Amino acid sequence: MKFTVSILGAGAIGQLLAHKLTDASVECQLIVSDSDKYDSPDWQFRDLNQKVSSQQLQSTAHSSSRKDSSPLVLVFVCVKAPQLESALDSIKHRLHDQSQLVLFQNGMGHENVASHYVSEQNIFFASNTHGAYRESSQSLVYAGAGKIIVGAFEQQSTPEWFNQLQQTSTGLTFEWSADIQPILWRKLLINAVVNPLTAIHRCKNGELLKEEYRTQLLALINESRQFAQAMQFDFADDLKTIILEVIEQTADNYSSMYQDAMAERMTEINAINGYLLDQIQAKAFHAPHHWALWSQFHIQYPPLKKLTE
Ligand code: KPL
Repeated sequence: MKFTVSILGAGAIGQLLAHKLTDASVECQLIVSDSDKYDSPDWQFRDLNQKVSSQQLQSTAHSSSRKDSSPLVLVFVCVKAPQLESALDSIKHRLHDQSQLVLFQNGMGHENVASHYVSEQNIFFASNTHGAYRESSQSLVYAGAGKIIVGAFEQQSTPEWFNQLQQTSTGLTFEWSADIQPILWRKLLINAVVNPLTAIHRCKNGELLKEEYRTQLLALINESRQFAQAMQFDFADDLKTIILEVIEQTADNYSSMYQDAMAERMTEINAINGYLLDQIQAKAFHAPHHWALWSQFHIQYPPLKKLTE
């Protein structure tokens, strides 16, 4: 690649990208928040075959980035939805007319925040289905292979960086979509079921298939499928198979919401289930199981006052 990929946020997906891009000799740099402790030069990685390795990743803290005015060309924004605004704020002096942002957050509606920092034609969306979790701040477990589908709302041809990335052997499978909206919706409908349920029941994704959780799981999937049909998404009829497949493929993963809830960080519940329920309400759609899930989640995890990554 001709330019450096800046990865904003060293959560599970940020680290997964940094490891894989570094392995493939793509120049990349993690921009990490100051609150996190990244004091070792070594970053551990456990691959899909349980093989543990460690390597040095290039990283810089938000505070150093604030002093650095070198322009950022391509930023993979991997912070969670609640931190999107503050993370973009920390690099805004390094963004310019040509800077391109690729948003990896779960949920939808993030263009409303990102468009304050770059123009709309420089905003891209990435829908990721790789499963990964951190065992500690610099120790990552890659727990399930998926793919990363990228696209933009503004009609345009694939950007040069994407073509280059696709031709590089990163092992991550990048695909381009000319119509990203339904892809984002499909991911949102997966996350709206899997993520809160795993946080509520404190379990790995695969454990949702157990008898004790199955009734609730299937009722939510059924309601999501009916909503997707009402929205006329072309994947609607297959939604049950799609969600069950993701659960199986990422059976050994802890969902991102489970990880955030356990670490008492703000979760993406608003960007995922909040967004979904807004749309459900706007369409006057009947979804008692999703409303019950929202309440159940908030009883167990009342909104946090303190903002932590
Ligand atoms: O996207 C995920 C997440 O955890 O946020 C899945 C695909 C459910 C993997 O855990």
